[in-house]
Amino acid sequence: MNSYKLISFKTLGDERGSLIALEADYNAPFHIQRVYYIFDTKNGVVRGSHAHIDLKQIAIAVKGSCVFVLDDGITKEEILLDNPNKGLFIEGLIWRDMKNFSEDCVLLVVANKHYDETDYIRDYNKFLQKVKNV
Ligand code: T46
Repeated sequence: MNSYKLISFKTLGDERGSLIALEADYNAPFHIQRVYYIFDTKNGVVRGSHAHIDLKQIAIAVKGSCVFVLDDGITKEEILLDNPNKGLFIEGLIWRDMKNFSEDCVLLVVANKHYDETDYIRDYNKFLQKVKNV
């Protein structure tokens, strides 16, 4: 399935501060196999510019903010991630660009598969062809 949606995570905590837990197959709707984080993104940089053939991920701006531009081959939507309780779940063939990183942005991503460069489509025309053929 090619889709995306925002997930609201419950913030736990007390007078000491806040905590959010991601649990596989519970508030994260897949079995987590990989975690990575993107930080120190330089001003004006656009990252991403690819789609995945078969990958489920949740991206969370655990600090700062950034904008995802999501494209299913027909429509484009911009989604602002600016709160650690907001997760962007992306599944399947969705072209993504990430832009407008705040200087302090730390973007945490959990994925259901190990890193595999053969799962990336980095050519936009190939992405469009693949979307049409699904
Ligand atoms: C995605 C968006 C949201 C690895 O070796 N292992 C990894 O798990 C990852 C994610 C990347 N890399 C290597 C591959 C490149 O040499 O790290 C380098 C930077 O990766 P990339 O240019 O793909 O980074 P972004 O920020 O453009 O995209 C990343 C993810 O790759 C991608 O899956 O959906 O964040």
